[in-house]
Amino acid sequence: MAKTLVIGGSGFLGSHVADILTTKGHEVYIYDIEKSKYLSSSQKMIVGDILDKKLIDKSVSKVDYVYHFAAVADIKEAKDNPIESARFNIIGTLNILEAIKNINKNIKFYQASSSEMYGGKSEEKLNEESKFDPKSPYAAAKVFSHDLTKVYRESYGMFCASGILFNHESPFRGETFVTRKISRAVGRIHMGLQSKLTLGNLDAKRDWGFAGDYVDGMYKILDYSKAEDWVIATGNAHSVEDFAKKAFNIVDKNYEDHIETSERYLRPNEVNYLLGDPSKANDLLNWESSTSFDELIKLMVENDIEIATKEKMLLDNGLIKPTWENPIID
Ligand code: F7E
Repeated sequence: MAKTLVIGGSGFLGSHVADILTTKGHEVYIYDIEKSKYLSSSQKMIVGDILDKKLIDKSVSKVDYVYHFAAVADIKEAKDNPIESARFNIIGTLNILEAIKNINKNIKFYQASSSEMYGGKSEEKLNEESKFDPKSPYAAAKVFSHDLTKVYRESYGMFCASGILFNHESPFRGETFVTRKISRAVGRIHMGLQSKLTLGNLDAKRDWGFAGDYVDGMYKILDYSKAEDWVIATGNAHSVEDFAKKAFNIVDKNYEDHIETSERYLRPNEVNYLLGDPSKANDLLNWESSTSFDELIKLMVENDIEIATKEKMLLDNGLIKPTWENPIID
């Protein structure tokens, strides 16, 4: 039975990957600073810091595959705490690669690279050869880890592959990310729990796909005969405004009646446009994103209507207090 270590496996993407690997019959070890909320009975949990070299060595020595997701993934949080974030987003990767090099060079390593590395200045379709131009400490750290993955691959003949994931969303997405922030608000507005939603730059465009589809791509990346870099994307870009408009349409509301903008959510060095070209993964991995933009929005909004329905019931019975930043009575 293949043994796999998912570092950062309690987080959004890591827990999705741990799940699919478990269903594919892998023995899964989740390594994270906190216990996974989604831990299944067959998965093993290792609670530890990514900089705990001894524990990383011990954990790596048990497995055949390592997926590395440990990172401060919220771009604002990484900007506000750049040094703390660098511990995870830079040194963490080095720690894992060193462990693999010293313990067992046959272990296959997956690096979670990000479309943020491109910087998004132009409207070109971005592929594995496109130039990086990071715009935030998060993106700069991702470039470092991406390059390091290549360095270990080329210097030591190790199987070190990177998946350059464009924005990947699902009902499990954290509520500070724009898609989930919108779908949560739509659910709550639909249930009469709030009336307004405050966003930042409505013109920013992203290539948004369903995280469930991307997990399959990541699996295929380590299953491929060679370690390489791979763009995982849908090949379509939409604006934040498009997302909001469609999300509000699902509950028969006009987004313009509910959305306000505030400088508070604007980014100093905004990444305006990111569009991926997944041709290489389509052709060689036989992977493609199968959930459309409309289907993605629908599944997120439906999930959040369900959550808001429960919240309303609890609120009506005085069992919870309003906690959302946009209060129930605006
Ligand atoms: O922002 C704009 C914001 O925070 C998307 C992470 O997983 O994907 C994610 O990074 C866009 C930006 O994701 C609000 O300015 C407008 O242009 O949902 P986001 P992200 O920054 O693209 C990449 C691939 C990663 O690797 C990251 O780890 O939406 N935007 N108004 C807003 N964004 C937020 N968060 N909140 C707003 O109110």
